[in-house]
Amino acid sequence: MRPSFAAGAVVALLAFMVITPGWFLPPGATASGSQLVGHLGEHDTPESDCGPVPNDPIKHVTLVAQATVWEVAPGESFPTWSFNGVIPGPTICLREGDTLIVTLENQLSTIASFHAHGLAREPSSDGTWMTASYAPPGGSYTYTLQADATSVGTWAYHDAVAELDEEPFIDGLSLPESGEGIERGMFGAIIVYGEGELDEAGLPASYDHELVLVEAEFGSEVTAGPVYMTINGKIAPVTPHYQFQAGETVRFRIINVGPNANHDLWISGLEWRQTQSGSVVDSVLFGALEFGDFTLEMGEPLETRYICSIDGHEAAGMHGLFSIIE
Ligand SMILES: [Cu+2]
Repeated sequence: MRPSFAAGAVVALLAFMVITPGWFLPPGATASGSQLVGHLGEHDTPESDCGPVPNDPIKHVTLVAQATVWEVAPGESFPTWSFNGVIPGPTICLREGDTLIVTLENQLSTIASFHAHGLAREPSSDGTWMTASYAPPGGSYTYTLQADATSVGTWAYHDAVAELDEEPFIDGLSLPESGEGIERGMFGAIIVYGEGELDEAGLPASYDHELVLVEAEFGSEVTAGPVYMTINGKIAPVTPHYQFQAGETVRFRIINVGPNANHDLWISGLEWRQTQSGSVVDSVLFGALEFGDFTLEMGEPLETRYICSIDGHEAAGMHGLFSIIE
């Protein structure tokens, strides 16, 4: 009797798993394979991709430029270059007045650099070919930058010199084509908090959740296959599944690293409020290497999607799930 009971129990369990697949997934994963992001459980304090930002006015970051096989979706991967093995690279979180010291270790067979938008620096920390501020293959380079009053906001950093086999950027000159590092995945976000934007614990003072959302395209010259339009390095169905609670206030730090295409973001049933200007829009549109802060107020419970509505981008993976729960 016992074996048949056990077999019956297994069949029942399997049937149950098929009916309710989400119950057997690790925390944060969803049935579609996407990563659940945002409001995952009750919380008394604000949550942000930065976590608590230390008071220490000198922030040290080590970035390792490296060859990485990047999986944009299960079973779909291609060789890339990355900072620290992840695309996008680690988010750099600063306070106004901070000094950022970046040590770039270059494991690539090409030169590589750290070029930041929004931060003040001397030419020797610009990360461009013209200023020779790059790390040689197998070597390293140290950059020193300042977050001043004009730095408050959302920015990107990226390589600006790496090249493999492309034509020179300017005919007749052997200047590297400065976008190739971005094309292959060497980019990340910089957040600079102004006075009063963080609470005592170093968390966002005015938001329940604060998230970085990076849009980027990988062309077929990089993937040797399809064009991928990515959100935080992934294509649907494994783009982030954003989930928030009704009544929450959420700040999205949005970056389009391009390197070439415009991208927008559109969520059926929600409006975006530009954080600094207060202007309200139905969708957010950025050209390549444009950035911004947008605030969303979570209304009634809702199951919807976010998409980039630019022709062909949704089909190339640039969309995901968006939920508001009770
Ligand atoms: Cu797009």
